[in-house]
Amino acid sequence: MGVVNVTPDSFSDGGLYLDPARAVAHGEGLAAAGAAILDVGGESTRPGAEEVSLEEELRRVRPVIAGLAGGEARISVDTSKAAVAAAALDAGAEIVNDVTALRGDAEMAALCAERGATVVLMHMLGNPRTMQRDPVYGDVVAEVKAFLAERVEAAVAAGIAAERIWLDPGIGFGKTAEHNLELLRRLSELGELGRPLVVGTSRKSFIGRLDGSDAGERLGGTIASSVLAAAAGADVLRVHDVAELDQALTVAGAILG
Ligand code: PMM
Repeated sequence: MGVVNVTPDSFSDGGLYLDPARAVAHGEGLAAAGAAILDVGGESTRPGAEEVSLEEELRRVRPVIAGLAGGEARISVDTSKAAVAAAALDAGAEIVNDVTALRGDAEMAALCAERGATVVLMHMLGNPRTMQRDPVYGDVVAEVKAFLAERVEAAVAAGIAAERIWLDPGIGFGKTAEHNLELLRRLSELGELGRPLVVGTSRKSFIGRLDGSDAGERLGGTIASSVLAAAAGADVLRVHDVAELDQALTVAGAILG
């Protein structure tokens, strides 16, 4: 899953693809580099980020999804607003990537059920404005797993087919670096939920916590964590650097057989 952020303030690529034509060209490049899915987002979820209005989010993502739809890659929309998801599905998206796991907008679950969308349910402690203020868990893996199990139940109760639900531990969303490492170390426990797993480590700050690198200098850490996540059962890797990860996965897969 290649990241297409149409935002001024995302932590590693904010402002690069605000122009729709540039965002579409970027997405096409990621698809050509091997992305099977393009995740288009118009609201940054970085720690402390401000909320974006519905009108602005629609203005950012709709033309980009329309421009990318019908290409090689499937389109997902990274949003927690039902109206944005609806417009994205109308424009050709098939997957709704909701970092609030259907808790952010009361209309979202029904919309996804009605439209037959595939849904990514992600774990987050708190919200983007508060999530990095001293997150505390007893057993982070057990708590994330219980949360995801509960959100699957809620989604199914709302009419979303279980086979259309993907799960994501939410690396960096209300977690310390050690919490993120523990989740990656024990990822196979989340696989016991029986749904495809999405993992997004790309350029995230836990990598910088280990070696002092800035967001633009975290390709090695992104590849190491993504390849190990794949080996532990992750089905979808959400990354900015698709070509490099694709090569890493090809080599790792050839060695592992
Ligand atoms: N991370 C970000 C945004 N959306 N969605 C899912 N499902 N999983 C993630 O880990 C995730 C996400 C933040 O990264 P960005 O600002 O580089 O897009």
